[in-house]
Amino acid sequence: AKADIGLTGLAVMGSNLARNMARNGSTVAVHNRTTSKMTDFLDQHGDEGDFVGSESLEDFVASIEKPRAIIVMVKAGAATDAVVDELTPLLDEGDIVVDAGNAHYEDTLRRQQALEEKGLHFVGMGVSGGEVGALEGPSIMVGGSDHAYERLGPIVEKIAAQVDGTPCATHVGPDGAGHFVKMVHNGIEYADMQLIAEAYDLLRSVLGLSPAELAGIFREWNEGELESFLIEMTADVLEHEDAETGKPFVDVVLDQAEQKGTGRWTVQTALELGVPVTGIAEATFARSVSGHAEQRAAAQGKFGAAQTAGVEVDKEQFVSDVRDALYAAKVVAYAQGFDQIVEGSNTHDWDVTPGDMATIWRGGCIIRAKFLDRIREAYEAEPDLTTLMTQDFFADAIEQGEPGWRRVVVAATESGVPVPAFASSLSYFDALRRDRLPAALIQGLRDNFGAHTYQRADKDGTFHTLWAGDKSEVDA
Ligand code: NBP
Repeated sequence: AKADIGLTGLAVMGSNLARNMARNGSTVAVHNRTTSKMTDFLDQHGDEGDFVGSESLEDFVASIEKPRAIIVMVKAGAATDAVVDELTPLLDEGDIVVDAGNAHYEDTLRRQQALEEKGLHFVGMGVSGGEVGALEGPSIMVGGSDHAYERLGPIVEKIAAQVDGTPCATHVGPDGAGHFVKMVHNGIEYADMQLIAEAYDLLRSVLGLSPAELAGIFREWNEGELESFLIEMTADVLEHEDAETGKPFVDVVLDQAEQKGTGRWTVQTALELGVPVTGIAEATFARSVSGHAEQRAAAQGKFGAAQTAGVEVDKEQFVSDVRDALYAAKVVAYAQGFDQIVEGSNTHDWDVTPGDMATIWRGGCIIRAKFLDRIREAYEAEPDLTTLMTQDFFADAIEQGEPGWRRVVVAATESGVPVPAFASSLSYFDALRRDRLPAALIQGLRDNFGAHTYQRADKDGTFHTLWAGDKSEVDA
């Protein structure tokens, strides 16, 4: 009998995905460029399900049921192109190549077009949840044709995480849609982590609490509306002690956050689409700031830490304020991320259903949280929602959190604790609700130096003022 599906690229992610599919009843053809990895895989995991191992790509392709579905799980970039180029001459019309790596969605658009011209289907499949997720149930975002999803859907829906009986996998839309929403998911993850980090820094700096005491606070928060995988993990990390020194783990780790690039892609794409994702952008820049060791050393040498009188706060009130700020700012960051998904979908005609993303992110992925159920409900009630922030549930959360959120940003400023994400999300909220913005002045300046013209609030038309002349207004 032929294999139900093939997978090439048996590093950690590919191996775990192949095992997950086999454990869920699929016969999986497996292949790896370096053959010993394939034979090692079969030695270690061959008894977990039905596998068909092949040394050559030709035998691998021949071992899969038509129309073939072949998952490519190799290093993103040139390696993916190399594997796709080697595979395509071996395939038949209607076969499906699935890139499950972390590809940029524009690469996926390009690859999809190239394969479509050959009568083949290309799927960009975002897989979230890391190594453990790949084995035990990830969140899976599939971008590709209906034909491809009919073939692939039943398999990926089985291996995905399940929440309330619903699989955390869906057909997001055509071509690049899956990798696009996976990218935004990662961007939201950046924002979420930055907000948590700011909350930690504030509580520790202003209240002088120890990491172990802070772990307790995060555990408590995890019992309420902030309940999420990241908050739970925060408590674990804060509680952890370094075996070598006995110090809190967070105090021995170098304070320079690294990045693999998906946050940067999200921000770059948002700039191109014109979507203000201030939370994700601040989070990405904050990692960048942390890595600028020379500038940090120069500023520390010149100014030292901020000299502040310190702020007087009531401990219980402050903890509650920081919790409110975290929740409100998180609503803003998610609202912005969902705006980006809607805008990307409109631009590329993907017809993405935003509520479906909230549904499949409830399990398997890094940002899984109770909160996502509320987002799912919000889009269910109002599919064309303009912004999550004004939907009843989230509007209440923001209104209730607002006083604490403002106090926290004030306290942070007074005590010299950087809170780029807390502060910028508050500014974003204030900007949206303001009846007049100083953008009017910007328009005046642009018209003055560059005759860029402007529109008026009180009548239709496009105008220009003769700034260097008699300052009369003319139709432009
Ligand atoms: P790697 O990204 O380390 O890739 C290793 C695999 O790529 C090996 O199977 C290797 O074959 C193969 N490969 C390379 Br490199 N160049 C090749 C080429 N020219 N032709 C054929 N095969 C080639 O593996 P990973 O960490 O398992 O990640 C796989 C994908 O999943 C990546 O795109 C990653 O971004 C994505 N991802 C990773 C995570 C995670 O948590 N790690 C999460 C979500 C997504 P070899 O054995 O012959 O060298």
